Amino acid sequence: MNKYIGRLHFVTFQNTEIPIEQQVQEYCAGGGNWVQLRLKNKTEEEIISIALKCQRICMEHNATFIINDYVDIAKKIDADGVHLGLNDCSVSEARKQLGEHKIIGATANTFEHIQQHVSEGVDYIGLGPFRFTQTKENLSPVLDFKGYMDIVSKCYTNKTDIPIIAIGGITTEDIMPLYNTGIYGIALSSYIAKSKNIGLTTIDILSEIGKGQSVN
Ligand code: TZP
Ligand code: MG
Repeated sequence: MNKYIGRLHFVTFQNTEIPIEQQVQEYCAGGGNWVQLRLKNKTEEEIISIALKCQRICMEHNATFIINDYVDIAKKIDADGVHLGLNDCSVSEARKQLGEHKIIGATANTFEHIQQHVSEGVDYIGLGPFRFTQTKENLSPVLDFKGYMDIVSKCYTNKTDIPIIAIGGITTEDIMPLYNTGIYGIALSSYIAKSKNIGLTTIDILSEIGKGQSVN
């Protein structure tokens, strides 16, 4: 099944005054079309309430709406899919619950993680962290450009054909060099959410990604 995977994933950010719904609204207004709702330390009720608001905004903008961590909530509100971290349930388990049509993304830090996820039918990989970031606790080892070059080239050599989304401390200047490693897209959280103007920042990043795609 051919599912559309976005090139710029916005991962919602909690450590800011700007409400999550507003972040999503401004990102979508700037042309962004892929939102991953990432909420830590909230009750199921709170997550569902925020998720429904973000889902409506995404629908209005034709943006894909993915829930981080919670397969059951993704299923309950009929989100477009789920993103699984290294400590969440397996891709196979999520696939059983969500079915073939939903999008399942999963985090990887090594080529072996990617192979495992691909064998279970993942739709895209979030590969990182690219750099140290305060956005996530318990970070896996930082990959830097060298890590991306090694892992992406192993994917090519082994004919492991899966969209790879780079994540972790990424800023606009990183986009072209990251594309040169062969990645498919990027995921950003704090750089977008903490920028002065989320909409304009999104426009800038999308333009940079347009240049990056021409090399990949
Ligand atoms: N997984 C690896 S790094 C990261 C996640 C969720 C955080 C990305 O956020 P930022 O602010 O773009 O570094
Ligand atoms: Mg997780």
